[in-house]
Amino acid sequence: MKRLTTAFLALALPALSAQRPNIVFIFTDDHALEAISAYGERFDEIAPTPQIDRIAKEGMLFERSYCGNSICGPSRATILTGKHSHMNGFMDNNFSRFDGSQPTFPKMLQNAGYETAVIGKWHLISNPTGFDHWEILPDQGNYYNPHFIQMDGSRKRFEGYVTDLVVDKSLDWLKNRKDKSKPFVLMTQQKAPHRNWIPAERHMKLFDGIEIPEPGSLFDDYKNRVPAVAKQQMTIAKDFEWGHDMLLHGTPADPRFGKELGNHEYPRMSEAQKKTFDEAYGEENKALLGKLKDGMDDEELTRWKYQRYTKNYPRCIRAVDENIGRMLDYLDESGLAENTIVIYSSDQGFYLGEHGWYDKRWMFEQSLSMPFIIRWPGIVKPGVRSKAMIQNIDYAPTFLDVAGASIPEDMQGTSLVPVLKNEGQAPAGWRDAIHYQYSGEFTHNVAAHDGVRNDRYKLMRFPDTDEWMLFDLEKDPQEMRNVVAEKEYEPVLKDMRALYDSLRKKYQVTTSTYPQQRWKEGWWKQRWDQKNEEANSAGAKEAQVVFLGDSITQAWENEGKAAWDKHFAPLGAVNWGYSGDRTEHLIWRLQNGNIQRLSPKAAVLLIGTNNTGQSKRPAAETVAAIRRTLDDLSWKWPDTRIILMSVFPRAEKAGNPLRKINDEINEQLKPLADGKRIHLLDINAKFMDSEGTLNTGLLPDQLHLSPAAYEIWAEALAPKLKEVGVE
Ligand code: SGN
Ligand code: CA
Repeated sequence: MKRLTTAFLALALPALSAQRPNIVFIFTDDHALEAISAYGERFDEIAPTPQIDRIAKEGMLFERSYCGNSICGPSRATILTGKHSHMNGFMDNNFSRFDGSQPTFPKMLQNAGYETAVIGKWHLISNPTGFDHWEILPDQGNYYNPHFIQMDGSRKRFEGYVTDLVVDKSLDWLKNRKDKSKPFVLMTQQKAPHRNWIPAERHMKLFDGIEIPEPGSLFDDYKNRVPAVAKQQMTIAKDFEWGHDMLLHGTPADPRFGKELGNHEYPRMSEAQKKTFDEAYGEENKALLGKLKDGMDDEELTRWKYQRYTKNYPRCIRAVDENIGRMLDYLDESGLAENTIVIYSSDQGFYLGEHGWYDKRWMFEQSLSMPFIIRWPGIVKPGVRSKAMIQNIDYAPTFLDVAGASIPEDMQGTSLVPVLKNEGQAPAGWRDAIHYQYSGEFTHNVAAHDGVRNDRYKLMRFPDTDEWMLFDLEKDPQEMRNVVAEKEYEPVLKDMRALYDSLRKKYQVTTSTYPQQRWKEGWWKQRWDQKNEEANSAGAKEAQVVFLGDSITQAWENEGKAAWDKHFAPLGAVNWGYSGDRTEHLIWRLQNGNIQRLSPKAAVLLIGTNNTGQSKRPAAETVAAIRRTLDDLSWKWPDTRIILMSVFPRAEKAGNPLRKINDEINEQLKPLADGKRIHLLDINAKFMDSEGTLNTGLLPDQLHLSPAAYEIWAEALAPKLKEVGVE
């Protein structure tokens, strides 16, 4: 039977692969729905996007498409992994570094016989993995004469405008593919229309003399919402920079300018490009300076800024749109179009003056929404607008599904194929709500928040202040009024709170699994920096054992020092214990510390007692977080053996409630050990008598170990370490 199946597959596969569709994923940065004519209204007549609309006319547009974390890197990491930020580890643009050793859809498509390429903005810090070909912009990339990082790590500068170059390179790749018998996935990823919105020379004067309509909330007073809404730093009125955003280049100073007349694109331009730029903006700038001298009031100035911004933004989009036209034309001419899925999407939405803002991050509609338009000849009926609620966790499973590859169970999204095949109708049981979580970066000072949105309501929570906001999107589509405390919304609030809990459960978000750093505590940050430095040093590779944990691990440096020096120092062992850490802190450290620079033979993991002691969290939650840590370690240190320590007993007597939680944790840890990669070590009996009463000679404060106890632990570890190959 088995042989038969293999023979059948061998026959069937070539035919199957010939039919499998190619995927061209056209992706931009910060493209608001409002500025796509297939979606929005304000720019429809002034600045339409005919080529994006062409994909919509020939395919399906999703009206309810959302991200899970409205910021660049996180959205991209989610797309690659099919998992929310807290699961793929890329939480924010401030600290995160994408762990490219984890499973991603490009890797899986490669395994399924696809050729894979990514060209353009990447912004995940580490280099791409899972791509046969890549050529990426460093970090945010530049608009003018940009550098691209090559696969050999070198940086090359190219003359021209970034949006054109990304598509030049994409077309080159398509034309010169090595193995044209293979299906392919091409991710062509634009920088535009990301800040600071510098148009191509040919578009600099588009929309001159036209007034872009203002949104109703341009002068939002931020009342009736939590104070965090007013505290952000992303308003057109106050946070726009004179040189960087307003392009007041080389103009005489005004007291209001401060020191900020810089624009990092200008110095990159050729003389000819500079000339076009100066000609395009010079007159308007001069007029503004005149007005400022005459005493322009703040409101008028904000309106001026708004106009400059909302013209440069669609100017940048014009180049995107033209280049999409080039891509679609090439697909037509080459005959590829017929068997190629084309998708248009952007990493998140954006504010075009709504609430007085530019930028994103918030769970409010404009930045929560992502464009998602897909053309799939023969499968997707043209011109359909789907109301199915989708999220960026769905892209990876969709790509795997169309390629006939299996979808790993731990991917959190759902394949859209059933919706695509069913004229946009969601099948029974489809999601009716989405989960969101923004970690709170420094940039633009938007407070951390998470929440849920269903068809009508949105609930947001601000963990730092323990505040909530509830919006009735039907009555208040602009989200101007938080109704969380209003009597008539009590039943709605109750339902939304239940929804919030259930989605957190579904996506495995608990306080214990949601990565957290403790930088506010100076010593923690210092230890972190120091440990990172050590990990990056030349000798780091020598470390055979790494200890991961909290204060009990950290204290190998104090109470445990004698035992450490005797047993572990000769192994070049590393102590990554941080006093007071709970599972969420260890998870953050593992995701953000570049731990791949070490490759120990073994790691000793002891974590969890602070989850119990500090907030009495249920054992199952702590164990789920430990399981999560073990998964993480399996990508980062695939060959490292883990010695998983049972959590040490706490409190004097066996009946103590905290002791009991730790006992439960230990019970639930047992099945995680497979005796191969993960070895469980339980030495708790050595610290207690037969009744379970603690030996306070060994655990003086009923939690931490004495020097003698460290010696006991070290002696118990020695044979285990030997067993896994550490000598
Ligand atoms: C830069 C921008 C910010 C923007 C972030 C994140 N400043 O820091 O305005 O919020 O990128 O954008 S700028 O000085 O470079 O213009 S993201 O799309 O990459 O997440
Ligand atoms: Ca972005």
